[in-house]
Amino acid sequence: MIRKQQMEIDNYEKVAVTPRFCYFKPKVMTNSTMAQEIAFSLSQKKKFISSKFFYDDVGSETFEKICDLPEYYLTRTEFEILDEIKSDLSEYLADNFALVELGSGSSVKTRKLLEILTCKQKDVEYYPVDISDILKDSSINLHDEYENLKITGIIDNYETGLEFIRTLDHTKKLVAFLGSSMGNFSPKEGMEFLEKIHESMSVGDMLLLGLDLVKDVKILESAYNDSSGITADFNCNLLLRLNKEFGANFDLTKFKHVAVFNKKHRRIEMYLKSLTKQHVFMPVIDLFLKFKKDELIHTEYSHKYTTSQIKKMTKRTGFRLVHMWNDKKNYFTMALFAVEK
Ligand code: AVI
Repeated sequence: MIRKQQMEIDNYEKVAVTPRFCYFKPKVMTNSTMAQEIAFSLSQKKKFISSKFFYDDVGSETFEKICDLPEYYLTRTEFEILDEIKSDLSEYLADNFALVELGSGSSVKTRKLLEILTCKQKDVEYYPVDISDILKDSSINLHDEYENLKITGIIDNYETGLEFIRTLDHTKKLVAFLGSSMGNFSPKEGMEFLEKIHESMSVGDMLLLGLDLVKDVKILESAYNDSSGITADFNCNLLLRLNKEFGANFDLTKFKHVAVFNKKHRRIEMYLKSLTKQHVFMPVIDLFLKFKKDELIHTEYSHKYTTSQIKKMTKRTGFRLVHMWNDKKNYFTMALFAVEK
């Protein structure tokens, strides 16, 4: 039986689930911030919805299904690389390291890193950071699997996670940012985010970054246009979410999922396309929207990288690139960085 003991720390509620697992969650729900952001982004000439709003409970579950799709090679390939490099990686992790994971999701790939750390260390501290409540279930699973694991979760955005990282000055940290989640930032935002990660780390800490590489357009586009329509559901769930949370009347039969590779910017661009001229009203935020036929709502960028681009990018952020490992097909890369004096 799980014992729950609650404690208040500033704006966060701390929930102690067991002596080895607790998590922090903001006390104030951020629905009004979301309302403001949506009102702004859908009132622009080029309408957009931030991809961070994909991850309500339904969206998070749908994303887990995407990760298992035959066309979505990213998760599978990253997992294979992690499995391959376990012994290489463990040489770089000779001291005691705490593991911080930005965007931990279902924590499936985390197991590969924990296998290394729990083997070498008597106790391992794990700090998963995820915007979704999925963190609770995935942490409990890990907690039950690894007896020497102590978990402190942060259910919030990456920025808050980084604030937590700053306070952990007792052990060296391995920060993992996997799944090519950095690709969802623009290159400029990605650089700024890497700089922020760098600022919140100390000398001796390491960063493990998983990034998707540029490849054949057909492979890229089918990863985001899967034959079973799961990615389309993931995209359309944004509109369902607005119907549920803001009383909007989006008719899902009048919007279509679109995902195309933009060669110039090396990114998959995802949109929701209005199939007719139509009006939508969102009473909760008093927003009236007009759509032309074929008008697009931009919902996500997923940038793909080249090796030289990664090298250049990281030099500018202050990290030293220690090693890069690719899979045999060069679909995906895992890059290990060090923080130096
Ligand atoms: C989370 N992120 C790295 C995924 C991606 O591939 O950009 C999100 C996703 N969007 C559609 N399919 C998966």
